[in-house]
Amino acid sequence: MSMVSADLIERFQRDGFVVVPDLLAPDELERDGAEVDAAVAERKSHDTRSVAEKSRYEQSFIQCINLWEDHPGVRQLTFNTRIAQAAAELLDATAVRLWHDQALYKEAGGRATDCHQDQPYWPIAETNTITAWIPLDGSTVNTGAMAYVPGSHRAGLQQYVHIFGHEDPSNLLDHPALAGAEPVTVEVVAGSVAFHHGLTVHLAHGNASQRTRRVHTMIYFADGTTRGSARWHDSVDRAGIGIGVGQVIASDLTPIVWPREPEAPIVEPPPPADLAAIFPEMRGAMPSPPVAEI
Ligand SMILES: O=C(O)CCC(=O)C(=O)O
Repeated sequence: MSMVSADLIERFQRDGFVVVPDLLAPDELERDGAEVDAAVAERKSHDTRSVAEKSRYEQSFIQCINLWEDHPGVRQLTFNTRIAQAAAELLDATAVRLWHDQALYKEAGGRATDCHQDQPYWPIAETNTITAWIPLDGSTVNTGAMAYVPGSHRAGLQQYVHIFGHEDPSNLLDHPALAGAEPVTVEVVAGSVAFHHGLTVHLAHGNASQRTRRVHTMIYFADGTTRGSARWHDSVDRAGIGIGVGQVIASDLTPIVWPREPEAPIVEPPPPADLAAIFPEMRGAMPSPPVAEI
C-alpha cells in the first residue's frame, strides 16, 4: 500500500515540499513525543541558560542530533516505516537510508530559523535527499511554522549560508536565482508530516507562544548515493565508518530505513567522537562518546 497519493508526489516534485496527512496516530504522537522530550531533556540537562543568553544560532532551536543512538526509546519514531516509505515514494527511490535524525525544539520566544537550503551542509553528491519534519503538537505561524520557496529546489541553486555565526547571515532570498520569490508558510496539524527536498529554500518563523515548539525530524537519502566532498560530517567521518569522496554512503550509522520490517534489529554504529571536547557549545547536540572505564 502506498503512503503518498500521486497528486502529492506531483506537488512535491513541482514545489519541493508537501504535507502528508495522518502519518502518526494520536497515541503514537503522545508516546514518541514523550520519548523525544525525555531525550532532549537528558542531553541538555547541563544547560540552564535562558534563550537570551544563548548564541544567535541556538536562539532558533535546541538541536539534538542522532537521538536514536543513545536514546533507544526514540527509535520507534526515527525508524517509523510509514514515514520512511512516504519519503521513499516522494523521492521515487526504491530504498532510503537515514542521514541522521534531529530534534529541533524552538523555545518560547525563540527567534526565526534563518533562510537556508540543507544540502550545502552535507557532503552528499547526489541531491536525492529529503527531510521529514514532524511537529509533535502541530505548527502554526505563532509557534514556529516552516515556510518554503516553491520550486526553489529546481532553481539550480546550491548556496551555503553561514547561519552559525554571531552576525545576521546574508539573506538567501536576495539571491538572483530566487528573484521575486516569496516563501509560503505551511501550518501542519499534529499527525501530519511536512517533507522538504534537500535543495528547497526554507525558513521557520519565531516562536511567539508561551510553549516550546516540539519538532523531530528525519533526513533520508536514496540508497546508492555517494559522498560528494571532503566537508566533515559525523554521518560519514566517524571512526570506524570512514567513507571517502566518491564512495557509496552505507554504514550502520546511515542504515536502510525503507524497506525495513518494523521489528528489524538495529545494528549499533561505532561510538561518536567527543565533539563537545573541541566545541563546548556542541555539548548535548551529538551523542556522547562512551565514558572511559577507570
Ligand atoms: O525547525 C526549524 O526551525 C528549522 C528546520 C529546518 O531547517 C530543517 O529541518 O531543515
